[in-house]
Amino acid sequence: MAERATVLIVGAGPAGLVLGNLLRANRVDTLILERGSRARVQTRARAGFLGANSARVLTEHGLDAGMLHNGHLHATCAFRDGNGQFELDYSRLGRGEVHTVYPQQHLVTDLIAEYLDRGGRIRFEVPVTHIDPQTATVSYNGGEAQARFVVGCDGSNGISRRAVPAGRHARDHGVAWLAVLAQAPPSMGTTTYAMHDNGFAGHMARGPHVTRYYLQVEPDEDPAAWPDERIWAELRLRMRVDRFGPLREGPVTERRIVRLRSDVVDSLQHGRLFLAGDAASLISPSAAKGANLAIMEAELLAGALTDALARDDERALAAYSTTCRPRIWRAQEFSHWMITLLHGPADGPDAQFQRLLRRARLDSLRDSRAHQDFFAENYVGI
Ligand code: RFL
Repeated sequence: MAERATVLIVGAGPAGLVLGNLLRANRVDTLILERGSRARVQTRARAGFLGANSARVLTEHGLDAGMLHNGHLHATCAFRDGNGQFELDYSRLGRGEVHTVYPQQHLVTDLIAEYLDRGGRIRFEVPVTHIDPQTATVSYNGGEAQARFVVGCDGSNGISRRAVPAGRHARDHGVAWLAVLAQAPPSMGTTTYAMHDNGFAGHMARGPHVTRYYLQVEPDEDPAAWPDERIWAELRLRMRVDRFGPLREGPVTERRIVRLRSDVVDSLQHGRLFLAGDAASLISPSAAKGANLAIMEAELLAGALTDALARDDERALAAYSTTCRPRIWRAQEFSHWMITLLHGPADGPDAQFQRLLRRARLDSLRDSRAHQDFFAENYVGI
């Protein structure tokens, strides 16, 4: 006997959990199937910067208690290179929007608790192995579940996107970051992007005692080749501590290679299967957009599914893919803009030319209010 639900959600990341919570608020019967254990998903450190729209969604739908209590507002970023440093206060630029820094694993923990409170059903350690988009049936561990609609929120390597035959647009940007989490307070009051001949280095707050750093490395680099001392030495060099002040160092608790890649599925619907979050579009973390897109799509889809189920009105559902696509591509475009601002070839015939172009773009960002407004609007919004 197949287990039944009105909406089946595959994956308990930000996309699946925001969707589940919003549907439960509208009294839709939902079942989330998650491959990992509850402990694993609640400790999976990834994003930290929530844009203004994500904070609005969480607030409007009563999901913001943890974020309000433990998150903090963040409105400045700095760019530094051999010529100096400048800082942008984006609360005074563009639409005046700011980020909320709240680590993704804390948000996921809050969302699971709230979803269960709202009477939602969730099953952990249940990897979905097959989805039939026509009958809205999913298979797992020899069992089956069936629903009116299935939503694939299982990330870019999940099974859902493989059940959608639409075209895909994929790009490997040829750049990789060593993503580091350090048990140490932030070294600066700003998010800092440092350009150096050795490659890019980034600094992003995650909380009073945890900081994320990025170091551009070769795509095939082994994280084990980066013991703590090597990471801090390279960060000191690329962040130019001799000029701008020391880093607040501490033990490195996570190091992993993140390849900067994009992979967008052309259609977010096939039959009764819908895609949201990284399952719909993978975006490089260069502009901190992935979790924000996931939350935006979850809100749109929750409204569209509720219209279809409660009012028999499928117009928003039919338009879901075309509504999301331009926003996904705007985010991809800005993320690509950031990648080309922060990285260039280390050598080769074009390296010096590209370095000078990046220098000119940085000068413009430092001096032009119009350029700063463009940056701020795209950096915090979608
Ligand atoms: P997730 O979070 O990957 O969740 C997918 C869930 O699906 C489960 N799953 C399955 N479950 C059942 N059956 C299967 N067959 C399954 N296959 C997979 C997985 O176990 C998992 O629990 O996807 P979602 O919900 O779409 O959320 C996307 C975000 O996680 C992602 O876009 C962001 O983390 C990207 N990102 C950032 N985004 C931001 O908006 N702001 C940031 O500051 C930011 N920083 C980052 C980031 C991503 C990073 N990495 C690691 C790529 C920093 C980093 C380093």
